[in-house]
Order: sequence, then structure tokens, then C-alpha cells
Amino acid sequence: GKTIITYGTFDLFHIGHLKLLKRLKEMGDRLIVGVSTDEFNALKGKRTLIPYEQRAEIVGAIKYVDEVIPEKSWDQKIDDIRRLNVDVFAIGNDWAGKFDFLKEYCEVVYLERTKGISSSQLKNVLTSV
Ligand code: C2G
Repeated sequence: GKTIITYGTFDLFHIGHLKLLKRLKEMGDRLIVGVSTDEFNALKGKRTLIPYEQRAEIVGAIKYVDEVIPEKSWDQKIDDIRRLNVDVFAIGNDWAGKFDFLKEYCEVVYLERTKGISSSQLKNVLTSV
């Protein structure tokens, strides 16, 4: 079967994340998600409200997701693709072009983001109430 992989923080899990994971699962038979650890998010310059263990447990509970692995560094994607026999790497088009180097190892797909929602937007609303 066809294996898809994606990576992300998935903080404050919301409909944009869910729609992406649904579309990714529809592209193949197995969906693996690399969830960014808290340490890696610090490297990305991203502050998260929800700790890694909880973000990973939530993503793992989504029916479209078959496996969750920790995303600890920028450099693990090629190893993950090889080890897990990945056919397609896919991610939202906010990353368009950034992962084209993976084309040597698998298909690379950038998908439309869901408009009008993001974890940072939710955070702003929460802090402003
Ligand atoms: N996403 C989306 N629509 C939104 C918000 C997010 O489709 N409204 C997608 C993003 O494009 C991404 C995934 O949901 O594919 C996870 O989003 P983030 O948690 O913001 O991921 P990010 O922090 O960008 O991490 O190595 C890759 C990075 O770890 C990606």
C-alpha cells in the first residue's frame, strides 16, 4: 500500500489540522505523522501551549492517522522516508518549495491550507478575551 508522511506541531488541534490529515489519508493507505517535540519547536522558534505528549496523543487518536513519530530535527525526514518506506511526503503550502530536496526519495506534495484558522490565531483570541 501507499504510505504518506507529514510533519507538524499540531498545537491546539483544530479543523485545519483535521482536514489536512483527512486529505492525506485519502491519498494513500497508511498515514504517518511526525509531531514536533517541544525541543524542536523551540528550534523552530515556535512557542506551544500544549506539551508534546498531549499533542502526540491527540494526533494519534485521529482515525486518519496510523502512526505517530516524534519530529526532533530538520534532518530526520530522509531517514524516516527510507526506514518507513514512505511513498509521499505532503504538507501545507505554507511550506511550498521548502521540501523539494525530498523529491529524490519520494513524491512531494504541497496542499492548500484551510482558510481562516491557525493555532496562533486561536492563541490571540484566547489571550484577548
Ligand atoms: N494547516 C492547514 N491549515 C491550517 C493550519 C495548518 O492545512 N489552517 C496544516 C499546515 O500546513 C501543516 C499542518 O497543518 O501541514 C500542521 O501545521 P503546524 O502545526 O503549524 O505545522 P508547522 O509548525 O508548520 O510544522 O518539518 C515541518 C514542520 O514541523 C511543520
